[in-house]
Amino acid sequence: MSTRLTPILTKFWDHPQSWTLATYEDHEGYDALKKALGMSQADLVALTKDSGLRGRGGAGFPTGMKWGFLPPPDGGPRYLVVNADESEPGTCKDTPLMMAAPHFLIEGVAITSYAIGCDHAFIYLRGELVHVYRRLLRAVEEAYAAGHLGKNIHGSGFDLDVTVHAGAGAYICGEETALLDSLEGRRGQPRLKPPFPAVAGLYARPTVVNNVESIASVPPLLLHGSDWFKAMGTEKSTGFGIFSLSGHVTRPGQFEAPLGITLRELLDLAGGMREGKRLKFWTPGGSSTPLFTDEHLDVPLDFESVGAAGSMLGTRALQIFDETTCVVRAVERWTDFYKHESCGKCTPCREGTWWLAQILERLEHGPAGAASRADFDKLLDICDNILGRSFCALGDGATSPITSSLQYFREEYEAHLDVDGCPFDRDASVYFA
Ligand code: L3W
Ligand code: SF4
Repeated sequence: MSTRLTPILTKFWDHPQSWTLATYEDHEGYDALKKALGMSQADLVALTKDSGLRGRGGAGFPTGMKWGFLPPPDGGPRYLVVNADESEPGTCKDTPLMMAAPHFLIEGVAITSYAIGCDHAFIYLRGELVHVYRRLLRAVEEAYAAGHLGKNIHGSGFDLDVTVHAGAGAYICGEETALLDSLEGRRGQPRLKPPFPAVAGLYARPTVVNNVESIASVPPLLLHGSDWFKAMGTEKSTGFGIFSLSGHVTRPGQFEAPLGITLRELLDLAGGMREGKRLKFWTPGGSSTPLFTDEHLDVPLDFESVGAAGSMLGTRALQIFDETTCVVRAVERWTDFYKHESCGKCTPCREGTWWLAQILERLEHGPAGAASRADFDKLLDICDNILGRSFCALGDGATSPITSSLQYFREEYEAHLDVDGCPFDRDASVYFA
């Protein structure tokens, strides 16, 4: 078995009371906050920049640089907003982290708020996660009672309030500006950028929006230093991350490992493909990232290498599909998701995802003669009209599974025409040797 795991945020998830303050404090909990309160804000930002920590929510934007974008203090409020709206298909890292060890996040919120000069932070949680909401509320209460939050934290003169807010359950509210609109009480729809939230965010004030895992990584980074952090990962994708493996693997779950680990190594840790079947296709970072196939087993899972191989590291949501899966059906399911979650603000995405879903449905389910070869060009043409022409990344993401599956599995699409429906509903071995 590979020894490449780096249990840091996951190190005591198997403790029977892992989520309590007592357990966290037994594992160096809140030591980093005490250290931070003795440092200058500029040194904290510089350390985060030096570590190379990049956003763990999908885009990989440098975290320290984002903090550094805030304009100089003007006497008015500035905010930290944690994006806990984890909804990208296949992504399951922030939710188990908040359930198993919520104090990593709360300590990270306190340190980051101090570093950026914020006295009111918000955690915006995906609406459906009522159990996580309760757990976070309890953990925040514990942190207030122990003096880690509230007035004059550990005698430093630094005050911080933390509000946990549950949204109403919409994928688009994971887009940072839609999230801010939702937090302000409006319908969640993306705003025009620039201005970026760092300049005009929540209530039009300077705001840092960071993903849960990015903020939770701050306490260990501060405790152990940027050299320790940079010793993991690759030169440009430093540190560790939680990789979530789902689908046709023997032991699905979360695997915390250095960036740059490969799927081959992760599959080894997950017990291999289910029932010894063959890997067919997979997503490196959720369904918004172009599909990979068994040719990509040894691509290092870091931002640069995955990009060079034609996809994106995204949220490290590795959805694994074996040879028994119809790729057209999988793509149809994802496209239906994007159609449903499109916020409707811009035409290419609102109309385009609807048309894509219609075409994929007739390819996969008939009726007989409804689909034709012209549909393949139509799919690509509609994707071309969405990609780069939509208001936010949701539209671009919707095209990824379609264009990449047509690139790698065109003959499987064509087989659907040969039998007027899905070959996998019959004996697929007749069609695919
Ligand atoms: C100030 C500038 N700030 C950029 C900030 C910006 C944001 C961050 C990254 O999309 C991706 C998307 C999904 N001054 C700035 C600046 N910033 N330039 O940097 O910005 P950006 O636009 O590169 O990305 P994004 O809009 O944050 C995220 C992909 O991740 N994804 C993840 C999806 C995850 C969910 C979920 O689970 N809720 O939806 C998967 O692939 O497709 O491409 O903070 O403000 N000059
Ligand atoms: Fe809304 Fe889709 Fe346009 Fe984004 S791309 S603004 S989700 S309609």
